[in-house]
Amino acid sequence: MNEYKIKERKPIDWDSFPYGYNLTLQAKDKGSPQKFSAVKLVHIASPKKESIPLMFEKEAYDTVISEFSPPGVVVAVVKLVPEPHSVEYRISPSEDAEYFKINPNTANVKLNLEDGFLDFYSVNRQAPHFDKSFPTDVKVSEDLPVGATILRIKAYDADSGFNGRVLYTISDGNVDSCFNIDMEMGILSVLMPLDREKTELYLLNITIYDLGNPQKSAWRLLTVTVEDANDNKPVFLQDSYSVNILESTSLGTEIIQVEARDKDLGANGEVTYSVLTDTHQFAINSSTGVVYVADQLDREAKANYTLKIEARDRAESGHQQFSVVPLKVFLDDVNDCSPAFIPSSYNVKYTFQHLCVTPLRGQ
Ligand SMILES: [Ca+2]
Ligand SMILES: [Ca+2]
Ligand SMILES: [Ca+2]
Ligand SMILES: [Ca+2]
Repeated sequence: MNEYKIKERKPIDWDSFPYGYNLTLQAKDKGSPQKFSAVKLVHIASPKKESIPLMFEKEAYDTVISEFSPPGVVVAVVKLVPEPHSVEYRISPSEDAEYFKINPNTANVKLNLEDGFLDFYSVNRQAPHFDKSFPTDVKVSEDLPVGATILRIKAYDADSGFNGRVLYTISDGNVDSCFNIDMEMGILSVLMPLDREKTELYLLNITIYDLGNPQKSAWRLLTVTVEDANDNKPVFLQDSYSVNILESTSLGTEIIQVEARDKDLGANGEVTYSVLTDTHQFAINSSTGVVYVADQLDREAKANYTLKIEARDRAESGHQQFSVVPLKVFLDDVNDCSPAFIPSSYNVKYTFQHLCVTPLRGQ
């Protein structure tokens, strides 16, 4: 047996052969007829090999398969660039790795025939079930912002694979589309603004499904009570009020009642009235809205008043809402001026209705 050494004739440009160089060898004798040996492949590893990073042709491979795809079907072929001489492909461990296998040499990714893949075809024994923490009712404030989490619903399914995978839905009762449930996580959240003044109670049917075949499911009812927030201001029944009274109207006489309504609940909807205008001639009953005369009136001194009336709810201070309307009070004349002579030293006032004479001060 002879031993031969292979030597390079000229330096090899290893940049062109980053994964090494393949030599095909064959021995032949000098007889006649000539005889040949079997072909032998010799791989000469690149001395630079360490520095060449392995890179896949794509950053990510997306593939779509039917749930009814049979085992063994090729779902993807991954490829390294440049293609190395020898490399071994493996699927790194992950939750779903068991459903697939890869040919270590050809890089074909196939649906797995063994082990976990049998789950696709195994029996869906159990229906999913809710965790015992599932509440029968939950309270949410109507001012909870869109996107806010109300609660996380938990459920389990003891089957493995798709037979045990649980999806969450609201199958009924979401009449204003105010709620959303994350299908995979079971997180119930606000999808549209809530309004207690419109709907204060929802009865949601929360249904969970597994992904088995045949599919199994379970459901529970969840009462959602919408609690009041002070999001309405008191609104007067009229844009403005006016009243005519005699200037002789006596103290304490009720002249008009204003009214404002607030759609909120409890103290948030209770209204208190007040006169904002600085006056001592008129006052208002803070709870009834009745305006009454509080001081002597004199048409000749002031013939009409414009009062600003405020209605304010009784929400906790800092969160109160209010509105204001004008109330006009016109004083009608009463013949309360005694007839008098008109010497030059008297002040004379003319009005539309009649002449009235008031004595000068100090006379
Ligand atoms: Ca199941
Ligand atoms: Ca509201
Ligand atoms: Ca209110
Ligand atoms: Ca409210």
